Amino acid sequence: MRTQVGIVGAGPAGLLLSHLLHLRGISSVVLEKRSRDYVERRVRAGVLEQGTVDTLVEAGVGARMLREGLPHNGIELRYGGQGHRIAFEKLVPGRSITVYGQQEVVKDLIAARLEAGGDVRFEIEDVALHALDPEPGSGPYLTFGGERLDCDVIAGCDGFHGVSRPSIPEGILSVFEREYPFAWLGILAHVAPSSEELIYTRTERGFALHSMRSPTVSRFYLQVPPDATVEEWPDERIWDELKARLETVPGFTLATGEIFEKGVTPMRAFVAEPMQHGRLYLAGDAAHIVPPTGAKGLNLAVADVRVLTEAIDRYLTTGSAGLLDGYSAACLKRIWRAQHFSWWMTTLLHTFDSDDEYARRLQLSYLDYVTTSEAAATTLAENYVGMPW
Ligand code: RFL
Ligand code: PHB
Repeated sequence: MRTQVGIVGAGPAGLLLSHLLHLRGISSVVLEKRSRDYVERRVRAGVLEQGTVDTLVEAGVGARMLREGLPHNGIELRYGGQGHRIAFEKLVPGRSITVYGQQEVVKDLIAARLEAGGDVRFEIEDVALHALDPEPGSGPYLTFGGERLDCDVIAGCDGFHGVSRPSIPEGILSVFEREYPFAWLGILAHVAPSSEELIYTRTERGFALHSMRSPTVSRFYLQVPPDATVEEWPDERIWDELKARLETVPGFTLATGEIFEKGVTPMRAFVAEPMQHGRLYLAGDAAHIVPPTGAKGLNLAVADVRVLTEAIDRYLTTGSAGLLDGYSAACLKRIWRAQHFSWWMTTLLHTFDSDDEYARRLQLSYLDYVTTSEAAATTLAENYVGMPW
């Protein structure tokens, strides 16, 4: 078999890449380890930057997102017994975010690929990458289930635990990483959001986040110890802790409801450089991850794929590999900006066991600064809604 672009992984990165390439007349095959049902149900991100929304709309896959997504013009920072709104409409006029579940983006992309006759194969468990650094005139190839798929380029979009990054020979990648000494317990519940805005709250008990998915479904996260398990967190304990961390301003009551999804996410940051080797290009979580406090992971995957689409198109239509050669460098500036922003938001809002009273006061001082200085609030706002492409 032959295709122009072999794509490993049908997450947001792989599916969007396949679709954007299709719009430019470039063929691809997407190979996904899990079932369609599994990837469509996997609950993850919820915040789409303005540029991500625009990209999906321009690609013709934004209709349901525009109907069902929840546009937001601000977020609330809550600490010290008060809530403070970071007002995007004032600080970054014309830019906002949309709350729309990642699995809904994935469903929309899969539907669009299949409707256009796209080749997306699920439950392919034994993908292997070969000849990544091919002789001139030949290409790399993928094998799976006894078949061989020859390609011009391979896109490794298989997430943090995929096979693509480990297929790069040792000694080529530099890895930068940080593990945080806590995790997030995330839940979905059948209950109307108790707040108009997302609430990021810092308390002495730890961080909590109130997000939402629809007028009847709310999403919450709690900072928990790094080794926490869902078994240790029965529903009642979760609601008690959310109340303790969120009912910290006068007049705010948290509505509760049936919890129908629970998961623990480790908090870590990771970047592998360069994001390419030979004719293999890594995109999204396969190359880098951020702690979710800045809501950047999915948005970075979209940014990578935009750059990669342009570079592959140039290579396949003109034979010039200039853009492909510069792919990693072109992506890494945005990635490191998001790394810094995610580290900053995480540091500002979580409690660290190692913190002494001095560190705690610095944290509170910075929170006071962000919520009273327009310059500092603008820094948060412009990063949150997403830096320009
Ligand atoms: P994905 O989504 O992990 O998709 C990779 C796909 O590759 C498949 N795969 C393989 N396929 C074939 N062969 C193999 N050997 C394979 N190994 C793996 C996997 O099954 C999967 O289908 O990576 P992608 O496409 O790069 O997308 C990245 C995003 O998923 C991720 O960055 C975000 O979810 C991060 N994130 C958030 N990002 C945001 O922009 N805004 C947010 O609000 C936000 N919140 C979050 C988040 C991530 C979270 N968790 C659970 C990690 C909140 C949470 C709790
Ligand atoms: C979510 O709604 O899942 C969400 C929102 C904001 C974040 C992370 C996750 O920073």
